[in-house]
Amino acid sequence: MAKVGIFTLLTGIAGPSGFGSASTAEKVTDGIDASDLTAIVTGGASGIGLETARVLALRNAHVVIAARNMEAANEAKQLILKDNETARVDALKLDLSSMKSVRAFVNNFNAQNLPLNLLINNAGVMFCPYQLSEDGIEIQFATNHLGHFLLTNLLLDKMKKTARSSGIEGRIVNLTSVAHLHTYKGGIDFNKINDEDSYSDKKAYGQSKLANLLHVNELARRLQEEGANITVNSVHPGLIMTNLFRHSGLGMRILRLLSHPLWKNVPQGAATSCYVALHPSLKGVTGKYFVDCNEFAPGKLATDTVLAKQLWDFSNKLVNSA
Ligand SMILES: NC(=O)c1ccc[n+]([C@@H]2O[C@H](COP(=O)([O-])OP(=O)(O)OC[C@H]3O[C@@H](n4cnc5c(N)ncnc54)[C@H](OP(=O)(O)O)[C@@H]3O)[C@@H](O)[C@H]2O)c1
Ligand SMILES: *C1O[C@H](CO)[C@@H](O)[C@H](O)[C@H]1NC(C)=O
Ligand SMILES: *[C@@H]1O[C@H](CO)[C@@H](O)[C@H](O)[C@H]1NC(C)=O
Ligand SMILES: *[C@@H]1O[C@H](CO)[C@@H](O)[C@H](O)[C@H]1NC(C)=O
Repeated sequence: MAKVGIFTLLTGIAGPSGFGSASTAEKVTDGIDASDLTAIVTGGASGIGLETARVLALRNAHVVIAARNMEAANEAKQLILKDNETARVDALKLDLSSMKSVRAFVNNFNAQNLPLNLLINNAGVMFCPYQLSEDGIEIQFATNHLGHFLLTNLLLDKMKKTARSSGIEGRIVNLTSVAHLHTYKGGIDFNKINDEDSYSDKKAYGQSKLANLLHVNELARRLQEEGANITVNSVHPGLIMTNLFRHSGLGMRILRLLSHPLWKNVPQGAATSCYVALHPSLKGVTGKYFVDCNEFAPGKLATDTVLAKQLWDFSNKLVNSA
């Protein structure tokens, strides 16, 4: 187990993988040829997702940018094409807070008859004021967890078929956060998922990010049991100044100033996603949590298999009742 901590983060010293907090997405994928791969990057129109999409395309993968804002998605596509006008990049509409939109996205993607090797579940919102999704579910849980839960399940058949026919390992990469340590008591507040009175924007974010970790573990277990050649891992990208912080208040801004040395830039922020998506040294590695391109031990609740199973059933019920 890698000992990645504050020290390595501050110094940028590489961990056992040979990479560390200072490594960029381009650096960790140097020399890798992804021309046989097709990838979906959710939230690929900005921030870490855009840099991830850009670097996957730079390594010659076919990249589908899944975004709710099509204008931004098309701008992202143009940005990638500017580097290489024959790069294979598409933009497709996806609003993860809406189950209807998730289903429509999967239909549209399937209609293109593309294979699918990589799914980067990157989109997310943070610290939102209390709000319900169009399906009546608290917005951070709906967007960060449930939308990706449904998306992943609907795309899994395609990924399994691709892995089988190509003989190439499929990979699912999930963006979680150290914030998974800061949740409601017990981790997931199943009985109060939509409760406005007990709502905390910070804990609801932590809860949704813990849900991401739990689901990776449960999905990894299921896929392994089936013998599918698909790995699933979670990533904490680091602290990166992106649009994600649009709902954070003054306290957070002060904290940010004080903690300045802890922050990474966007190319560094996309490094762990790209490393876990493409690096050959992670062949067969599944159900793990990565920080700064090195394996890391997640919080205790994240390894609770009973909680993971409970969340899986709970999520299935929510998705089926919508
Ligand atoms: N930045 C950090 O310090 C940090 C730390 C830990 C974890 N993370 C995680 O890293 C991931 C990427 O975040 P980021 O920092 O790159 O933030 P970002 O720039 O805000 O990117 C998030 C992306 O998700 C998209 N998105 C939000 N809601 C969506 C929805 N309902 N449907 C489809 N797309 C949606 C956003 O689109 P719009 O532009 O339309 O909103 C945006 O493109 C997130 O999962 C986040 O939790 C980030
Ligand atoms: C991660 O993947 C799981 C499926 O295993 C999904 O339930 C979860 O919501 C995903 N989260 C994110 C942000 O990728
Ligand atoms: C541009 O992208 C295409 C398709 O991925 C690839 O075949 C080609 O080698 C790339 N060109 C350069 C200069 O990287
Ligand atoms: C699984 O994927 C790996 C890596 O791409 C490949 O080497 C291996 O042969 C695949 N295994 C099967 C059973 O297809």
